[in-house]
Amino acid sequence: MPPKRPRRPRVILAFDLDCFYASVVIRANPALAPLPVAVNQKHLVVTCNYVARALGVRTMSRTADALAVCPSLTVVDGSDLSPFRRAAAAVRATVRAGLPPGTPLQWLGLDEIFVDATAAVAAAADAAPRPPPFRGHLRGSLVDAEDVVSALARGAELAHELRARVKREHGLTMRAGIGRSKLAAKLAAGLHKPDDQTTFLSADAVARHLAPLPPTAIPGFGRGYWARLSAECPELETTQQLLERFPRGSERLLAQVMGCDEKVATWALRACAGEDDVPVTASGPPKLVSNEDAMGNVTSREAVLRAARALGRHMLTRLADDTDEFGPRQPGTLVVRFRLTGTGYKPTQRAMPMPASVCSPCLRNGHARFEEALTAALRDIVQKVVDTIADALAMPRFSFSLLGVGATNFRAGTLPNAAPATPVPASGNASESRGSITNFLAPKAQRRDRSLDNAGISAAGTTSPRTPEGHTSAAALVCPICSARLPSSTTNEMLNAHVDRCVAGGGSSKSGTPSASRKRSRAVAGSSQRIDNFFQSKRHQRRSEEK
Ligand code: DCP
Ligand code: MG
Repeated sequence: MPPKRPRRPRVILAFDLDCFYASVVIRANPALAPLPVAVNQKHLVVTCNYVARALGVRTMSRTADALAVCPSLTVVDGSDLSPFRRAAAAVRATVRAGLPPGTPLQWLGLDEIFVDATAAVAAAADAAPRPPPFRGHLRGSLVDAEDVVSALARGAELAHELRARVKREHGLTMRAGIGRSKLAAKLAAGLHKPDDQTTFLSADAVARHLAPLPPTAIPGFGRGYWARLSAECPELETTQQLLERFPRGSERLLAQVMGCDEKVATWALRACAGEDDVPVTASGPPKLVSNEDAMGNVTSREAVLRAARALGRHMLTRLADDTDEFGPRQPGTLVVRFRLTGTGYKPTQRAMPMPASVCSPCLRNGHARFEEALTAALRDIVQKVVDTIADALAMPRFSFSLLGVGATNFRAGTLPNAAPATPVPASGNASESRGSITNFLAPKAQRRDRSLDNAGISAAGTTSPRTPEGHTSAAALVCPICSARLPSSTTNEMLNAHVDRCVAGGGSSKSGTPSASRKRSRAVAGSSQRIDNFFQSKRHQRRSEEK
């Protein structure tokens, strides 16, 4: 029997780009570097550079408040996420290229990356048995087991190299944390910022760091849990006190107090003690590429079409960027979401086969016929959107408060005939997906993007006849939810009330046909359920990421 290979010490690296959006903005305009700079989205400072932080500017403060604190602050619009997405993809590519093939890489949001460097470090040890001196800051004692200390030193060296490479190739700085778990690495990454790195040498060192802090300092320990725990045990303030009050063995009791699963309580107690064995799960290409625009109240058909073009173009650009990073994929399904003003929070969602033009092999960055292919695909997408919302557009008056498009149901590779992968029947009214709404907000600036008007779609590409006044004829009054024809005497309020009832699942007994609505709901339940589940799982994933 061959000798058993000794277990390799686990080495996890966590990277977080420094003031990410601000760094991307400053990289594009280096004259801003010495000045306080904030990035604004919807009147909030989503981040600011470290110069601004030193002057008292805080992220997630109102932009007006930030300007009051720091009148010399340069505020830059950050509503177009494209440059940040591209910068993040480029950084991921560089980190990936600096690691042995097959190294698990997981990213959270745009600027956080976890690497399971266990195998990479073991390979480095085989190649050069003498470990390098430690890079960066250390927490814990060097008298720990020699193989662990050596492995962490190699991990710190690797993190240092990757940070240097990203800085050299992209002009962006990031900080790193090194440890034996994701928890240790993540906490270590926050200890010295910007452009620095820290290693936790042991679980004990992590526990000592956490001891005086509230449990919410543990990534993943939600404020909801903490609120319930504090309500039951008001004397508890720190992780140390939590461990004293709930020693090992009292997981079930803690689960009852926190109102959670026993597994969560077990994880929480282990985390307080600095222990964590959550794996680095390799991230793949996104399963859904979508954009939504919470657009206030849009009442003109031209503005709706403009928004549809902007959203479609954005989606196609992201698909092309994803192809650069992950190779070609065919999206089989187009998802269109919309909400009419006054119909509650819940958007309507329809899924349909993706137009074949979106699967064109020319839709790749740098392809000679890219623009031509993009124009054709955009025309088809906008036509699908128009078809989906045609009934609403046919109302005498309408007001959209949300519009979104998404591509999903991907299949790897390029199809020779570029046909849709899996035809999906149109789905009905979707269940709510608040998370996706807030997270897929599309940039307002894009709605003003005049270049989108050149996409080749005109209002004539719609299905509803128009009166000379610009309104659709009264005869075309059809509920967009249940497809019931409504009398021409229906006022806007009556129409909204009808749509409200349909969205709530009731339909209308007077002007609509509830049984038709229910029949339709049943017929489409299968496909809509699939998408709903998908949006819900995205929401869940985002919540976990936020934690
Ligand atoms: N971001 C956002 N909305 C938030 C928080 C962040 O849009 N509520 C964006 C802006 C950030 C980016 O995500 O630049 C990364 O978030 P981080 O929390 O990592 O913050 P920064 O990278 O800006 O700063 P730090 O140097 O503290 O990591
Ligand atoms: Mg960051």
